[in-house]
Amino acid sequence: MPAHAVSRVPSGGDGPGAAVLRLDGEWRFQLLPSPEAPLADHWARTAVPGCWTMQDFEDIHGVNDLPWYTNVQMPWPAPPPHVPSANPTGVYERAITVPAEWAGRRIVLHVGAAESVLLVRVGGEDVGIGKDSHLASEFDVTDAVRPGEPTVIRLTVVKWSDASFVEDQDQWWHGGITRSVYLYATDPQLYLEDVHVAEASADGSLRVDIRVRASADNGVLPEGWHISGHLDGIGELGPDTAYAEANEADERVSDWLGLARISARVPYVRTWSAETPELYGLTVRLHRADGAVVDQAAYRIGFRTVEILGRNLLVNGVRVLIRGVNRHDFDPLTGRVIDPADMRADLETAKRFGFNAIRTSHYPNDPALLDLADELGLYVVDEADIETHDHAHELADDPRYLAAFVDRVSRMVLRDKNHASVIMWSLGNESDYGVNHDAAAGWVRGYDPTRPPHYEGAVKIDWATAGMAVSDVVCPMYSSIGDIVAHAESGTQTRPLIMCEYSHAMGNSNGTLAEYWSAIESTPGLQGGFIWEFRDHGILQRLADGRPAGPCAPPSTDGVAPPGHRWAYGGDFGEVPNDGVFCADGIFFPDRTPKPAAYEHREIAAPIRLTHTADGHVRVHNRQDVVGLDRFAATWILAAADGSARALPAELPSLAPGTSADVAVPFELPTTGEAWLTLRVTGDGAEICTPSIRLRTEDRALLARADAQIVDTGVIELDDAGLLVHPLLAAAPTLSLWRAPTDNDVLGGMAERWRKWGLEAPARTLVAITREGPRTIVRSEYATEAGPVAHEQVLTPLHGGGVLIEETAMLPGRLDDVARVGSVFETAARHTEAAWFGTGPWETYPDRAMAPVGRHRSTIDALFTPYLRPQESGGRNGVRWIALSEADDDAPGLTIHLDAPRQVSVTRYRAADLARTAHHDELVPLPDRCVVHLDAAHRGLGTASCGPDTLPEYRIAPGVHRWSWTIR
Ligand code: IPT
Repeated sequence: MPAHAVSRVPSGGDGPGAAVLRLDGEWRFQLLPSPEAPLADHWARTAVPGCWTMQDFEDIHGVNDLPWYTNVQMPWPAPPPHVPSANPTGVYERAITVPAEWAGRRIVLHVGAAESVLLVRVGGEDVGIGKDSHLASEFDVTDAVRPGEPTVIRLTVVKWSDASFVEDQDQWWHGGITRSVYLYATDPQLYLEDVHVAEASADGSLRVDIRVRASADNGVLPEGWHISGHLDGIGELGPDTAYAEANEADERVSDWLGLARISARVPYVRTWSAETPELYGLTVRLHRADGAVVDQAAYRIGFRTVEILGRNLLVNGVRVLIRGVNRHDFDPLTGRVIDPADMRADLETAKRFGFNAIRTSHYPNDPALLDLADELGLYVVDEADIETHDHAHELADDPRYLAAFVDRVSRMVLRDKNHASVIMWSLGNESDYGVNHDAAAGWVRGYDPTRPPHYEGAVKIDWATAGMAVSDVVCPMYSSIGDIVAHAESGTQTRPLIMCEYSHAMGNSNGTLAEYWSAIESTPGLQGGFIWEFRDHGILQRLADGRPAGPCAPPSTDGVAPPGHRWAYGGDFGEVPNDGVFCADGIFFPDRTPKPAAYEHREIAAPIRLTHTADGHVRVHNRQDVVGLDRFAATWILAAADGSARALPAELPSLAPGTSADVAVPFELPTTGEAWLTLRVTGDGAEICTPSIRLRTEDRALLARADAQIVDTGVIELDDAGLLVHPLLAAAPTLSLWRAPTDNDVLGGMAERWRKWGLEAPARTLVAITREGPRTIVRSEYATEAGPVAHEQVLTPLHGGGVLIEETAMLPGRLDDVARVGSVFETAARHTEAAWFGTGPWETYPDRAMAPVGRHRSTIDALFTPYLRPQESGGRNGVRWIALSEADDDAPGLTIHLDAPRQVSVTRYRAADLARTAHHDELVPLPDRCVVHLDAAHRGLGTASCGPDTLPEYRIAPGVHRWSWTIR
C-alpha cells in the first residue's frame, strides 16, 4: 500500500472499541541458512520486534548469525545485485484471531520495519513483499483473514538482497523485525488514505490536503461524504473543497479518490522552533452522508516557515545556527530495536548537551522519534535509506536502482511530511551523484516545496555550482575550518553551508570544535553542522560465550560495561571482513554516558556567554535565536588559585536573543592571585552550561612560593642512573615524548611516525651530574631515530622535604610534531582522590578545553575516561596545582605546583599498557601507585580519524622546551 503520514490515532481509532490488534510479543521462529532452505517441523520462539542477531533463541538450523560490522566494504565481494548463497532468513509465524466484529471491514497489516526483505503470507496466501529496512510496509489483507477464526501470519525476513547494496551504511548489519507489527481495520468502503499538512506557516496559514479512498459495494459507491477538522485551542475547521474523482477508466467504477482541502488562518499563532516547540493538535474526520464519523486521523502540528534566502537558512525568518548531531537507531542491548523511552532519553540528552538538531543518519528513524523532536524542539534533517557506499560510482546511474531511489525518498517524505521538526529532506548518504538522485529530488520538489532538499554527494566536488538540482544547501562532510571560511569569503557561495558531518567523535577526539564554532559564528554564510555522531556503537557482549548480552543484561554505569561484559566493536563477533573500532565514534558512550567532548559541545553551545569588559564589568550575552533567559536559574562562583571559592545566587538580566547587558562583578576579589568567575546555569533542574571568565591573571606566581622555601643544606638523593630517589615516588620523573595513541593519532598516521622515531621508550643515557649549592643538575640524553633529545633536570630541595624540579628538553629539528614533551613519574602510594586548580571537572586537552577554571575534585579512578579502545585519557588542561590524597585522610598526600597552566594527567595506567590493550575491560590497574604526567606541551587531539588534524598551533615544534614544578 502507498506510504502515508502516521496518525497519532491509527486509522480506525484507538480508543474503546479500537480497531487495532497489536502483534508485538512472542512469535514462532526459525532462522534458516538461506531463503531456499526447508523449514523444520520444530519451531523456536522469539520476541517481535527484535534483531535475531542480538537475541538468544534456539538456533535449530545452527546458523549462528551475529552482528557484523563493516563501514564502506560490503560483507561479500559479488557486485550488485548478487547476494551470497549463505543468506540468513528468519521465518516468523503466529496464529491470530481477528475480532469477529471486524467482519466486513477492510483489514491492513502494518510491519514497522524488517531487515531487509519482508515476505508476507497470511492464511497460506502470499500477500506481498516489502523492502527498505527503515520504513513500514503495509498490506491489505482483507481477503486473507477470516475474522473470528484463527489465521496464520507468516513474515519471512531475508537478510541479504539486491537492496543491501543501497543499505550499505557504516553500522552493524543485523537481521530481524525491528519495529512494531499490528493489524488495523477501517470501513470497507470509505477511509482516509492520507492527510497532508501542506502548509502550516509562521503567519498562521494552514492548508491540509486530504485523500479519501472509497470502493463500491455491490456496484454502489458511497456518496455524500464530507470532511471536518479540529485544531486544539482554535476550534472547528470546515472544508473549503471536497470532491471525488471516479476512476472512470474502469467501466465498473469500482473505486474513486476523494480530495478535500481544509484551510484556515490561525490568529496570533505561536510559532514552532527548536527553542519554542509549540504544537497544536489537529484532528481530521471523515464523515458519511448521515454525519457519522467513519475514520479520523490526528497529528500534532507546528506552525513554522523554512526558507533559504541567499546564503541563509531561515526558520520563521530567523537565521538559526544548526548545532546538530548525527543519530543512528542504536541500542547496545537490542541493536536497532529502540524503545520510545530510549528515543526520548537520546533526544533529551542531546538537548541537554546543547544540540538543537538531529540528522537521522542514514535512514528514516522510528516515526516516534519525530514526534519527540516536534515535542522537545529539535530541527531534523530527515534522511532517506540510501547508501551505496561500496558501489557508489555505479548505482546512482543504474536504471535497475532508479525505482529504489525514488521509492525510498518519496515514501519517507510521504510518511514524515507533517512533522514541524523536519526542516530538510536528505536524499541519503555517500552514494555519489547520478540521475537517480535527480529523479528523487524532482519528486521531492514537486511534492513538498516547503522544505529544501539536502544531499552531500552532489556538492562534494564543487560547493559553488554543483548539485543545484538536488541540494539547496552546501552540506559537506569533514571539511577543514580553512576550507569552509575560504568558501564563505570567496564570493562564489550561493547556498547556506551546513556541514552534514564534522568533528568525528571517535575515541578521545573532537579537538578544535571551539575553533569551528568561532569561525561559524563570525563568518556570514556558515551556519553550523552535525557532529559525527551521537553514540558509540559498542554492543554489550558477554565475555563468557561471546554473544550479545541482550535486553536482560545488568545495567552499565558511567560508560563502562558491567562486570563479565565488554563493549564489542567490529571483529569481536569473529566476523570477517570488519572495520574494527571505527563504529565507536560517538560523543556519548554506548550507554549514553556523555564523553568529555559532549561537555565541550555543551559549553560551546551555551545559551549564555560571559565576557569581561575593558571597564571591569561582566557582559552577559543571550546567545539563543528566539527566546529570553527566563527559563534559567544561575549561580555566580568566584574561584581563586589558592583554592578558595565563593558562591552567590545570580539574577539574570532580561535579554532578547542576540543581545547582552553589563553587570558588576558580584564579588570583592581577594587582594592577590589569579581569580575566575563562573556562572553555573541550570534549567529544569539540570546544569545547562558553566561559562567562565578570568578576572585577574597572575604571572608565574605559582612557583614564587617555592623559591622562598629553598633549603641550602638539603640533599637530593639520586640513584646510579641519576634519577631522583624520593619517598613520595615509586618511579622517578623522566622525560616523556609519547602518549598512548588516540584513534585520531592511529588513523591520522601520527602513531606510526612516533613508532618509527622510537618515542615510546627511548633509551636514556646519563651524561653528567653536577651540584651547585643547593642545586643538583642532571644531564641526560634520550636516543630517538630522529636524533638525540638532550634533557636537563635541576633539582632543588625545599623545606619540608619537597623538591623543585626545573626541566629543559631540546628536541632536534627532525623531531617535529611529537605527542608531548613533559615529565612522567609514578607515586609511591595508591592515592584515591585528586583536587586541582585548572579546567574541569571533565577531561580537557589543549584543543578541547572549554571548561570552567576553578578548584575541582575527583576520585582518581573517575579522572580516567573509559574509551572503548584504551588510549591517551584522563588529562586536564591548564592545571596550576594538583593534590593527591586518600579518601579518609584530609591531609594531602602529595601536591604538585606547576610554573604555568599545564596539561596534567593522573591515572592507574602506564601509556604503554593503554596502547597495548584492545578493550577497556582488559586494562589492569596498577595496584599500588598512580602514573602522573606533567606536560610542558601536549599535542592537540584534532579529528584525524575522519577529517582534519588539529591546527598548527596545537602541534609541538622541535627546539627548546622548559617547564618547572614542585612536588611535596
Ligand atoms: C562518513 C559516513 O557518512 C558516516 O556514515 C561515517 O562512516 C563517517 O564517515 C565516519 O565515521 S563517510 C567518510 C568516507 C567520510
